[in-house]
Amino acid sequence: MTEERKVALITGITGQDGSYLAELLLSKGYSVHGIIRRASIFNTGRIEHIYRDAHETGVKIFLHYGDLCDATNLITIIANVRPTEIYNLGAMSHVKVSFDLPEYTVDCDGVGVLRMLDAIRACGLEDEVKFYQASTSELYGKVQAIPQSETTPFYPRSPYAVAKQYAYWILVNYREAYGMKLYNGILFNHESPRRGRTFVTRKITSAVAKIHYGKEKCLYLGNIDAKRDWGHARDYVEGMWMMLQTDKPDDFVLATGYTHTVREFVEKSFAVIDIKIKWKGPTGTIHEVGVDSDNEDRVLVRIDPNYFRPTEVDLLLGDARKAKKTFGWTPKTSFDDLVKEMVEEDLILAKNLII
Ligand code: NDP
Ligand code: GDR
Repeated sequence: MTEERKVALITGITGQDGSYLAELLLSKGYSVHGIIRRASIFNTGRIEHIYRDAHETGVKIFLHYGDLCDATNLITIIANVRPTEIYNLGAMSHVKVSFDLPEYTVDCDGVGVLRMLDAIRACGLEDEVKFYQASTSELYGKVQAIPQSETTPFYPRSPYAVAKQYAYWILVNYREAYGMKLYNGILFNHESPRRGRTFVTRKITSAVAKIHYGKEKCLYLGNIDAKRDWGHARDYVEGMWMMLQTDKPDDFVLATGYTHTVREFVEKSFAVIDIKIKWKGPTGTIHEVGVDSDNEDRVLVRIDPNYFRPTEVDLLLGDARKAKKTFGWTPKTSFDDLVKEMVEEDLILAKNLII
């Protein structure tokens, strides 16, 4: 009897989700291929530990230079790898930055998906390969319903979200037009100690750690009243894999079903180092500050208008009942445990002068 081929191709393997997903798939016996971009600085830090193991233990991980903006390159990689599953996680993923780079964002996050789908067809793999698209709760944008599920109308509020909406629909169209095995995972925010440090959660936890060790005095933030449904990236990559093991390609929300303000994330993070934040000044204005309640002259949080977005997503709260019912996915990590893990990991990095 021949063993089933399990070959995964991950775009965005150097990112937060890509690194957790690579670990998960390797643990399940997959050969894992990842697309990495050429950079002038070292950009494989999040997967270095896996790659090091590969040299020592023969773990099956292979990296290929590529880019979602280069169609020929994608065709060549897919033709050579002949993956059974593709996870398209590569993207210019920063919502605020997408206002500065709208054209590049749609090329990478929108047209990039079309390039991937056409590359699969060009390689004659459309009947075989299963394809996961990293869709996002940002599609819901301006609140149309609470909570948000697979049937909630989209109202994107940034060039990033508009590009991801194109990606979402081209995937649905190719699924209906060509019968391809294409899945949209509409994932709400998920974080971890590996989160990029320009996203708000990691920006907060790394600042808290640096303030604890006296390396920084104050944290500067934008809209602290935005609400997000935050889970742990490790739980969500498991959901991506579980989704692709189902037989009927479809679209699924992954979320915790709880929402919190950025303000609460700040309070919980400082609480890990035993600081209670007291908010002073006119609430929700740039004059509001967060001070140490034991020493109110010590200002720890200030508002910087540069971090506000031209259009904001005020409230995300997901309903993941369809994923639970269809493939039994539920998140395992609570909000409090997520915050604690992120602060504790950053305390170690700050102590060792790594951040
Ligand atoms: P990251 O920003 O951590 O990682 C993005 C990855 O995409 C990196 O590996 C990056 O490479 C790669 N990339 C960027 N541009 C290109 C390009 N032109 N061609 C090929 N690869 C590229 O994102 P996350 O891991 O947090 O998110 C993974 C995916 O999920 C993204 O598509 C994101 O939009 C989406 N998403 C994320 C959510 C979250 O809360 N984390 C929620 C919902 C969706 P490099 O390292 O070289 O920059
Ligand atoms: P988001 O994540 O835009 O939801 O996109 P981000 O952490 O950037 O922002 C969350 C909320 O925090 C507010 N905010 C700040 N954000 C940043 N980055 N920096 C600040 O200083 C700051 N102050 C307040 C923001 O205005 C926002 O309301 C993430 C990305 O991972 C996307 O790729 C993904 O699709 C969505 O999550 C789901």
